[in-house]
Amino acid sequence: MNDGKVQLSFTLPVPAGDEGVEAAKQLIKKMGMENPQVVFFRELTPGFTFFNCYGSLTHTVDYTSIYVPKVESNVMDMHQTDEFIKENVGRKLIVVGASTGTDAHTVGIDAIMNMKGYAGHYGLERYDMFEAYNLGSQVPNEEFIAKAIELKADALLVSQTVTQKDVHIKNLVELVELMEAEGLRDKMILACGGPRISHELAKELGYDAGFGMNSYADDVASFIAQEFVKRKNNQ
Ligand code: B12
Repeated sequence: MNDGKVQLSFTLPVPAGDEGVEAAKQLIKKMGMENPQVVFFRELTPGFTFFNCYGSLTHTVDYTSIYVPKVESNVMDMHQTDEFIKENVGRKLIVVGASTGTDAHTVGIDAIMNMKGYAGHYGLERYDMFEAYNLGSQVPNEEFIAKAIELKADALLVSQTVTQKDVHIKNLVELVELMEAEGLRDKMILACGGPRISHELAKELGYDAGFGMNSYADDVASFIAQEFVKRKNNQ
């Protein structure tokens, strides 16, 4: 409808009442919206009120000028990727993955690596041409690297879910630094993923690729296979 109408919900540390409603409206105006309306409010606990509001956004963006860096590979399905590796590499590619640092979330890395996969996309363990090792969660970077060396990994996959206080940035950067110190960084494909990871962020942090929400094993499997062959042909 192009009227800019936006729905907002938030809680303010104020009692329910006319002053609280006015505070909510003033906040919405400060967010760059006109005609603020509070359509529902209820005190959650003494001194804290939840608001449901509408406002009309006055800002616009130029959609045609938007550029989002993306992983540059053709996404293939599991059979196509297996065929591609058979034809162009001739051996299984070894992939080691983990949710690293203090991060206890395993569902993301499991979605990518486990045999049964996620949302109808089989994980890397199911592929004929990947030897996949999922180390689980809370894997210290040093341990991750030691395992990668022991298994002679071609690619490393890191999952990061918790982003509070930018803990994921510190942890992801530490891994790159440790790999550089060991002289390993150029020898292995390094990718990360998680709900708040973008390809742009991953590249900034020194990774070869980054995968965010709605990414599947097909995406990263295709990337690893094509990137491995590209590097092999450039040697
Ligand atoms: C389940 C869950 C837990 C479970 C985890 C169980 C387990 N075995 O994993 C438990 C209860 C243990 C847990 C604990 C905590 N959690 Co929690 N948790 C969640 C929850 C509800 C779902 C996460 C999930 O499983 N998503 C499903 C998977 C499939 O999605 P995904 O991870 O995004 O993965 C996809 C992509 O991102 C991508 N991907 C992910 N990794 C990788 C890696 C590669 C290489 C690639 C290619 C792709 C890829 O592919 C996947 C498939 O598409 C979320 C809230 C939510 N609804 O998202 C909170 C959430 C992630 N948790 C949160 C928090 C804060 C915590 C705790 C710190 C809470 C606490 N104070 O103790 C602790 C963590 C402690 C620690 N040391 O890490 C916050 C994180 C906030 C932030 N931005 O930092 C969230 C967002 C909840 C919230 N709204 O506050 N949690």
